[in-house]
Parts: sequence; structure tokens; C-alpha cells
Amino acid sequence: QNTTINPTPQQTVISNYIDTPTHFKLKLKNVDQATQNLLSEFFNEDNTSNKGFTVTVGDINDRFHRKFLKKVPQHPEGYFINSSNKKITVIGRDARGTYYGVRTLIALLASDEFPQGEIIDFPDVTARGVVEGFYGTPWSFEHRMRQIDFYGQNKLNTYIYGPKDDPYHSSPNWRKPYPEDEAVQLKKLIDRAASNHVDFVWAVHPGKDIQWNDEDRNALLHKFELMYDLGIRSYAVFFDDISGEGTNPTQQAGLLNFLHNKFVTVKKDVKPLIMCPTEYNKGWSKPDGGYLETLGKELDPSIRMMWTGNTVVSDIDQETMDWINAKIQRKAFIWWNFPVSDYVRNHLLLGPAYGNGKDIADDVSGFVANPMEHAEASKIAIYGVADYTWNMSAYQPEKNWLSALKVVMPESYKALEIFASHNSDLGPNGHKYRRSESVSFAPQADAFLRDLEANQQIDNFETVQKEFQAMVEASYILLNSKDNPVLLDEIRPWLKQFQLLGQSGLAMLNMYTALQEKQTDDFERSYQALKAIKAKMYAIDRTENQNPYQPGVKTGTLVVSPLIDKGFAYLTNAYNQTFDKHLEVEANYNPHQLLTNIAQLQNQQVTLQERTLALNPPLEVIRLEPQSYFGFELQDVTQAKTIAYKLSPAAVYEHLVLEVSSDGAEWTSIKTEAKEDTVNASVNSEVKFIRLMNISTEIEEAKLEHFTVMLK
Ligand code: LOG
Repeated sequence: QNTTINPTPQQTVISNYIDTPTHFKLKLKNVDQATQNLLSEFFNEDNTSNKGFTVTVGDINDRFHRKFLKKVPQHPEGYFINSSNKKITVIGRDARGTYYGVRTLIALLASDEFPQGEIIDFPDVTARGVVEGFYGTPWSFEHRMRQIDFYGQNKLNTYIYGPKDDPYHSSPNWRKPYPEDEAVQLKKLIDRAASNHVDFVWAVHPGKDIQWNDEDRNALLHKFELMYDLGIRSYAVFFDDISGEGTNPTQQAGLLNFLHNKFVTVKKDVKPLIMCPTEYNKGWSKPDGGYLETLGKELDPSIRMMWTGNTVVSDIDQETMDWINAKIQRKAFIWWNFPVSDYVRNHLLLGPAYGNGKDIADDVSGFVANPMEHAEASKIAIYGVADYTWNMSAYQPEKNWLSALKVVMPESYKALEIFASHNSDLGPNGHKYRRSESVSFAPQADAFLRDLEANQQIDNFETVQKEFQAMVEASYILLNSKDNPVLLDEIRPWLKQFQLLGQSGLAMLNMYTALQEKQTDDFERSYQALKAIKAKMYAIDRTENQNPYQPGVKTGTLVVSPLIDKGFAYLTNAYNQTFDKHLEVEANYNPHQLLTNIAQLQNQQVTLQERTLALNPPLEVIRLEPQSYFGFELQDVTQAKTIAYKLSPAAVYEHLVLEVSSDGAEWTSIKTEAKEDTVNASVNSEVKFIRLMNISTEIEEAKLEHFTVMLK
């Protein structure tokens, strides 16, 4: 049985396989501490013997096995392995290359069969890894330790630390040292990164309140020093998601160059800086302002610039790279916003990492993925990113995904496959980013509904039934699995929901059978059962994962859940007609809609919880053109009780007016009262439309914290 080497090596020439050797004689040349640690974890007194295979490990400068030297790839971080005649040789281009060679060797030795031949291997992309750059609860110390080990195992060399909700990364505390206990933990993480050959990049996000003066410049320099003392040797400065003075490109470039000259070049052992611009995607770049060109021209050429693509959340292709690279006079460093779920927090993104061009390796200076706040669950996508960035042209998303599932759950991976295959899409969202879901089941769901709605015999009834059963069984298996408790803790609410979803599917099928057989008691029992299961699902949605953005737990939303809902509605209607009954057809849904003329908000979701209608706030600053507005269109002219909203900075309120209307044509403004930056208003008339409008003649920029209406 062959083990999978992730990432896929560039070139393997294998003549034959032998039984995997069990004893070794280790000969170390020039290896660093990290490689030594890794070797001694595997090669110990139990498998050391003079009669064993000779394993020689070193780097190119050792000049051993001269005949192999020219086979060692020229690329940084590359390595060469030869195995023949009871001799194994690993030669790295540099220290990291040697480390990666040993990683590959140890992975090969985990299998029963061992290849004879050669591996010539190197990465396509220079900086590969993860940016912990999401909003929401930052990863815990334990999770980060596990992540860093995982990066080492999969030859990822970059971890950018930039959680939006760490106050010492962002405003107001970026100037201050980390509290003692946090500093101790950071130091441990930094050491762990070093022993995995991962560059721990510490990022700062100062743009919300930075003053362009010496005091703040020096405050940042000082913070860099403090981080250096903790072991940081690579830094980033983020200017994303800010408004106001902090967005000035000349000032930003000035600050970065200052840090480059006063810190990076002075220290000598610090990597070139990375910066995330304010206009970090094409959709947001304002051609007239020349923001990107200014940075391109003024930033020191060594400084790397991040880019998320054509929009905030988008996949990267050749055109994307050509456009941005020309503007910034360097190769952009890709910040890929997948599998991040901070704008769809009720969903899990467990599908394959796919969609990026396989021909962009030479046009990027780095490629990092922004993950979910669920660290362990993010490993599925990260495993794919490791493979993609190492060996792009060979990357096969589906195949990689299947082996990722096995890596995170070596025992229960088949059950995990069923769960993950139905939990990958994001649902409608403000960024309009979607992922395929239930790929192999989707044609079955379509065929089922087609037959049902055409009143025909359902040909694939059993196939559909089998899938619902598999969903229920997979949930039981996973909920009971001891395989990966850390992962289980993250996904448990969705697993419970998924189990109920499968059960509701089975109930829907029972309704079908009962209707065919004209068994009204059976039909009504299954109908009631399905409603009861829905009620339970609703309860989970209202009690678990209650974050303020997208509270709740959604599962199987692209294919499975619509199939069940449509089937339920169709069957209930048919039953009502056949037996002259009046069973309620609709499952619960939200009839109220978003009302806006702002493109950036167009796809924002509106949620109804109890009687509170809320506009899910986007994470980014909103640009309000004069006369632009956002609000709600209620289902009917009805009594709204109160309206509350909060935007920051609060100074924006003087430019906004709150209006209501019963017909959408005639609007009246209503009286508001601000209390601790939140604005409240009572509505005393029947309304159908509610909106908040910019009545100034200028573009206003503000962050929406919340906007809610209490309905009667
Ligand atoms: C943020 C990021 C967030 C992501 C997805 C960048 C450069 N910045 O819109 O912190 O996780 O989008 O919501 C972002 O992507 N802002």
C-alpha cells in the first residue's frame, strides 16, 4: 500500500519497490536543529543497526556523493533522494531543502513498500501557507501548535499571524507589548514554527488610528523590536478594512520604507516585509486615485504586496496576476480568502481547495490561504493549498481532498467524506463566492424532483434513500468517533444538524410512499415527524453558534436541504388535493427583504429571529455615495415597533436620515435618538419600507455594526 506524499513531488523515477527496510544506520552531514529533531523522532535505538540501510543526510555544501550533486535541484528548498543497494541518500539545496527531503523520506518509510530510485523535488511558489487573518475568535494556542506542525508535515513554510480580533495586532493596542502570559505563548509558537521550518510572520494592523508622525513610527519600530525579542524574523503590515487618514498610500509606503531601512536592513536576519494594501482587490481599486501605482512606485522593491484578486473573495488566474503585477511593479503575494467563513459563519467550508489557475506559479511571490476560525476543519483546505502551491500543474483537487480527509480522520474518513461532501457551499453571501456541494448526489436530487413533479414513478428512490441513510449513519459514526476530538469539537453542532437533515429526508420519503399507498395515517405521521425534526433543527439554529453576524447552523444548503423542502411542499400539496385536507405547506422562511441601491450590500443577508429583523452587517467599511441607502422591504404593510442601528464612526450620523414609507414612493423621515453611539427610533405608523440614506453631497465611509427592526 502506497502512502500519499503531500505535496506531490515534482519528479519521481522509481525502478521497483522493495519491502520497507526496518533498520538503519544514520550518517549525518550538515543538518540543522530542526532536521536533527525530526530525524531523531524517527530513527532511534529501536531501529538502528549496523546491518541496516545506510541513510546519509546533508546539504549541497557537504559535497558527499559527488555523483548526485548535479541532480540536486537549483531551486531554493529543493532536495534530492536516491535509494538503491541498501543506501538512501538525501541532499538538500539548503537547510530547508534537507528538512523537506527528510520529511519525504519519513513519509515513504510509513508504507509497507519502499521505492528504489530517485526523487527530485522543489516548490513552485516561494512563500506558501496560511494567513490567520479572519474576523472572529482567534485560534487558540493549542490549535496554533497543531497547525504549525501540520504546516511542517506538508511543506508549508509561511504562517502569517494577523487575527483581526487580537487587540495587540490591531487598534488600539498595536503599540503596546503583549501581556506577559500571551508573550510566553507566542514565544512557544515561534519556536515551534522554527522547528517546523515555518516562517512565523507577525502582522500588525495599525491603520485604524495611526498618526503619520514620528511618535507612531517609533511606536511601531519599538513593537517590532519587542516581537524580535520573542523570536520573530518576518513581519507584515496590514492596511485592509480601514477608512480615513490611514489609507494614504504615500504615507503607507513611507512607513513601510522606514521599517525596511530602520529595521529589516539593520537586523540582517529579518525577511523582506509584507504589506497588505487598503485597495487589496481589483473591485475596490479606484483607478483615478492611483493608490496602487503609488505604492508600486514608492515601496522598496523588496517589499511584498498582498492581493486577494478581482474581488475580496475570488479565485486567482493569469489575468488577475497580469493586471496587478503591472500596477505594483512586482509579483503580488496572494491572500486567498478560502476557506475563511467569517462572512458566512453559519456554514462549514469543508470542500476541496479548487479554482485557482495552474499556470500562475511564476507570477506570485507567495500564496497564503485565509482559513476558518475552525482551525482543525480548515486543515482539509490547507492540505490542498500545500499541494497546489508546491506543484501546481500536477494539482488534482478531488484526489487531494480525499487524502486530506484521511489525514484529518484516519479511521472515520469515509463518514467524514459523506459529511464534508454536503458541507462545502457558503449559501448566498455578500461576496457572491460559491462552492460546489453534494457534487455526486446533485444529479440524483434533480432526477428525483423531476419525476416527483411530473407525477411519474420515481426511478432513483432507493439511491436517494441510501444517501439520506448514509447521512444519518455518518453523523452517528462521527459523533461517536475518537479519531480526532479536536475536529469533532468544532463541527459537532453541524453534525447534529446534519443527522436531523438526513432524518427529515427519510421522513419526506415516507410521505411519498404513504401517498402512493394512500395511507393517510402514515402520511400524516411522517408529515408531523418531519415538522418536528424541522423544529429541532430550528432550535439548534437558534441556540448553537450564536455569533452576532450569521448566527446558527446550516448544513446541506445547496442540494440536500432544498430537495427535502421542495419534496415536502410538493407532497403536502398533493396530499391536500387528493384528500381535501389543509395541512400547512410552508416550512418556516423569512419573507422580508433587503432594500438598497448600494452594490456592495446587494447580497447581504437579512435574518429574522423571533420578531427581530436584522441586516447582517458586512465586515468591511461601506462606501455610501450621496443618495445611497440601505434598509428593509417588509412583506406587508405592517406595524414595526422600533428601529435601532449603529455605525462607526458616529460622526457619520449627521449625514444620514432614517425614512419610512408605505408604498416606496412617498417617504417620511422619523425622529431618532442617539444613545452611546446607537441610534433608536420608534415607528408609530404602518410601514412597508425602511431606509437609512446619505443626504450629504459627499461619499461617506462607515462600518455598519448593526441595523435591526423590531416587528410587532
Ligand atoms: C479581510 C479579512 C477577512 C476577509 C473575508 C482581507 C485582506 N481582509 O473584506 O480579514 O477575513 O475579507 O471576510 C476581508 O481579505 N475583508
